[in-house]
Amino acid sequence: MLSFTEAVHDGYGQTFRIDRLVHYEKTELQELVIFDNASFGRVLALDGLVQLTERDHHAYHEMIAHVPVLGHGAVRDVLVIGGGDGGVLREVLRHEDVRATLVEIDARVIGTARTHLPFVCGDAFDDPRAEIVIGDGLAFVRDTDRRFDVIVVDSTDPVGPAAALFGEAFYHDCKRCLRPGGVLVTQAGVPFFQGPQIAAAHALRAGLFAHATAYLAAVPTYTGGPIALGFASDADLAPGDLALLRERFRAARLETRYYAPDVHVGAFALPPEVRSLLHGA
Ligand code: AG3
Repeated sequence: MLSFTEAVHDGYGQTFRIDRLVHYEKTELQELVIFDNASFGRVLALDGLVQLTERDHHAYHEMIAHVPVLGHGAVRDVLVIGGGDGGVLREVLRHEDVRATLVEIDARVIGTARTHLPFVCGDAFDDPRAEIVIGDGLAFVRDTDRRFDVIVVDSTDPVGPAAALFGEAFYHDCKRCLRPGGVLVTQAGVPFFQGPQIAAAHALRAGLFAHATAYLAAVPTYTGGPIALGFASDADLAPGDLALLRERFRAARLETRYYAPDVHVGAFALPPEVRSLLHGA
């Protein structure tokens, strides 16, 4: 029996049975595996880290996309760093007035997502409002003159090259690329396993932005309890006003399975042990 074990956390791993190996490739940058599993559906893993599954990717993608876009309320331009599977891109483009730029370092992630993960990306890569840049997100935010209302960092965990996407220089450059009142959202890690990493990256964002916090989403694929998404802005947008979010949500006519305005507001309610990672004991 073929299986895939993700062993990111010390002394603990999660194992998926591989019911069908759909794709295996060593790209120039990483090992890319796609397989089918009875409980999670289709699974995408990069360098041994599970990035998404068919069963619950919607929860992650809806929360990382709609919380900043609806929380901001007047978003025109979104920058997605990473996210080569197209899931974030598709969710942000559900907002009619949004244009999005996606900067993905590995063109093969996009290529294989188009072929094997259509339930994630839909036709987002072909949307005229989408611009796809194959390149290093770090260099993009350092060099671009463009400005955005929302930046979503849809990265893998801070191992290897992705580690720089959790660093101060990168956050500094993200802030430079945001319009006044813009929002930076980041994949921060699972508090149960990755507390120190969440605390360190949050401290950097808190040093740069007037308001920095995190919110939680339950995505079973990222094992160990809810995953934290970092949320930083010079505007005071979290948790957001429920009545206003309801109005914006209705106007946006989104069909969602996890995101809802009350879930949005509630996601910023942090258990004390998570709060203390961010704001001290
Ligand atoms: N980005 C978050 C991946 C987290 C991986 N960590 C892990 N498996 N421990 C996913 C990309 C989805 N667009």
